[in-house]
Amino acid sequence: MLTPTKSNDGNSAARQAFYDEIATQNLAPLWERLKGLVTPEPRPKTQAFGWKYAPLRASLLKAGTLLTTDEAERRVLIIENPGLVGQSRITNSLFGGLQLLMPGEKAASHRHVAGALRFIMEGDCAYTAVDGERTMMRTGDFVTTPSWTWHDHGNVGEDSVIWLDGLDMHMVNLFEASFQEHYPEPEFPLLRADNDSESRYGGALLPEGDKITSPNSPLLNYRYDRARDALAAMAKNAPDPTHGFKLRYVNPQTGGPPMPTISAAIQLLPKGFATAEYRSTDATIFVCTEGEGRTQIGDFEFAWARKDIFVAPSWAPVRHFAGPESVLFSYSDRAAQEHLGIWREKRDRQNS
Ligand code: GTQ
Repeated sequence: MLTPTKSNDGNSAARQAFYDEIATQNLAPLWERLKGLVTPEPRPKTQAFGWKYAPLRASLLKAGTLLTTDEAERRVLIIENPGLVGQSRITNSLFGGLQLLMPGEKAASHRHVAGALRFIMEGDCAYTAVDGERTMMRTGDFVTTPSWTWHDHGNVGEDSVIWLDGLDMHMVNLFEASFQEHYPEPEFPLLRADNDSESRYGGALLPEGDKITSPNSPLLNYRYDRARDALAAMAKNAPDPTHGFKLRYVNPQTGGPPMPTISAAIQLLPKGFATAEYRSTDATIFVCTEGEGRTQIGDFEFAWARKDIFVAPSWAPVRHFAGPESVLFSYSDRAAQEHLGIWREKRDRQNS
């Protein structure tokens, strides 16, 4: 009978020879790899990090002097996580980039399986058109570009417009399911009045006979003013110890996330407020829209002010400390994780 040899008995050379031998059959020993594959807790490659807006903006405007949107197709500086250098990722699953559209520029129509969100950083004079509907985007608006929808952008004003792009292409690429194509014309034809979806879905109303035809929100533009007014009214109540006052953007048809892969939220932190420690498995990208403060993410601390961007990795303990009353927009892959049934969160025990 063959008896397996125990470790440290001098047989490691025989095992290595065996591994080399089975590698030629495209086989590998799970027992050498199991601990790294199935970890007791998340081991993110994503690092906690933050980007001040002013230097980001300066570099983006410099890119504007070096190439046109036509040359670039999309003039975007990728915001790259220092733990994922060269991979075009702001977190392991999500893309983040700052896009610049200069006065008079248009970004031609295309579509792709990857879904996108836009969060407008500055400039109120650009539109985005999605499957034949245009919306003018204003600072702080959260705009969806769902999977496989035709989209083009245009700047019709005098100021440069900058927005944050958040895309799920790394999830699409994990599944090796990416397609993309250009529309034969620069612009997809307009099929509806401007802001049509906002009139139908923007006010806690649904059109009679409405049918759910897509897993994506039918609402194209979630206005900052509307969210901000809601936060201001909520802030007359007592804050949640973990989140301050936090609202999630939802698909008005389902109450679920606006896109199947990406969740987004906005939160108000009262003056001087410190949030209780919070962890969740969705690495999260934050953008400060008002106020200033700092955030502790594990051992990392980032002092933020308006338009600064920062990232909290999966399962890192997060605490926000507001100076004046402050507002944070955030997006993450929570929607995808919830659909897969794997999302977890953990509040500080005193607040659970
Ligand atoms: O607007 O379609 O930042 O396809 C990166 C890839 C934006 C877009 C990005 C894209 C887009």
